[in-house]
Amino acid sequence: MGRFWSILFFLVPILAIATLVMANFGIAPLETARLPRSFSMAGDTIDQLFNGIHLLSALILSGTVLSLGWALWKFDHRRNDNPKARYFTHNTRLEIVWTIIPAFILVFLAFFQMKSWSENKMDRPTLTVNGQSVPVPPIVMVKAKRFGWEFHYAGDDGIVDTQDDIYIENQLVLPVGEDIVLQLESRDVIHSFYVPELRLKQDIVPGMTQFAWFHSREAGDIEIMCTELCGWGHYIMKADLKLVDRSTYDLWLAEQKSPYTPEFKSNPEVAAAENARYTESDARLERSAQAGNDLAENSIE
Ligand SMILES: [Cu+2]
Repeated sequence: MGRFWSILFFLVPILAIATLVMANFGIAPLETARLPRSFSMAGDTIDQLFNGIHLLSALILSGTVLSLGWALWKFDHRRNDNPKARYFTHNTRLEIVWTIIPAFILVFLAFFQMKSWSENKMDRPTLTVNGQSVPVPPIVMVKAKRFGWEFHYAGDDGIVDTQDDIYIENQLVLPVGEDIVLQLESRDVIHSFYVPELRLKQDIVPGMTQFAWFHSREAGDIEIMCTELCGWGHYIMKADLKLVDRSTYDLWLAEQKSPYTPEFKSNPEVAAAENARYTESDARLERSAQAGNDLAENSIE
């Protein structure tokens, strides 16, 4: 049995390194197992960190499993004249070594990721107004709810969460090549705002206002998803994210603004149609919430 188990143990590091190499160099069938192409500068640094930690873990796993496999191979009792095991309680030198090496690795990682962490999570981008540097105001307030995304664009006042906000569901359009700040809030439970291509992920906690930011260097259509299990419809909680150049964005936003103009609102036909649309979507939401509650109650019983 000794040979069988040692070969099985040897297979683990071999497969671990093979999958890592295949995913990183895009070799079939694991060509899609790697992270999607990064749209943001910050994403490149995050990828370096991710790949570095991944490689380090693969090496440590390989080292551990290889030494186990080697011990199984070498000390196979049927191939040893004296198969009696030696008993010892501890080895101080070994314990010092395997405490100090991981401690060094962890301290190294802590310092290595510090800059990226503070840029992406602590220091909100700033802009200069009248010679003073102020945080970039949020362009959109994102309201996560079971099971969809509301986007409230700042209206003419340039401030989100005010009367003239422009309201859109499940479709976010944003300009590329500039610092974008999002204000994130939840209507109900904990959700998480995740855009893999931007390497952007932020939990959204009810009762808290959080900010997330990114700077995309590329235009394109990508997807926003909720990555916090939030109920039965978690899997459908997605939205489209369209990254476009500034002029396309301005045009698009102007189009969205029209239903909010006084002329548009005072047109009775338009008002009735809009009202019907919102009542319908409210009713749909209520039905889906009710379905979710029924499901939850049934599963408790
Ligand atoms: Cu969710």
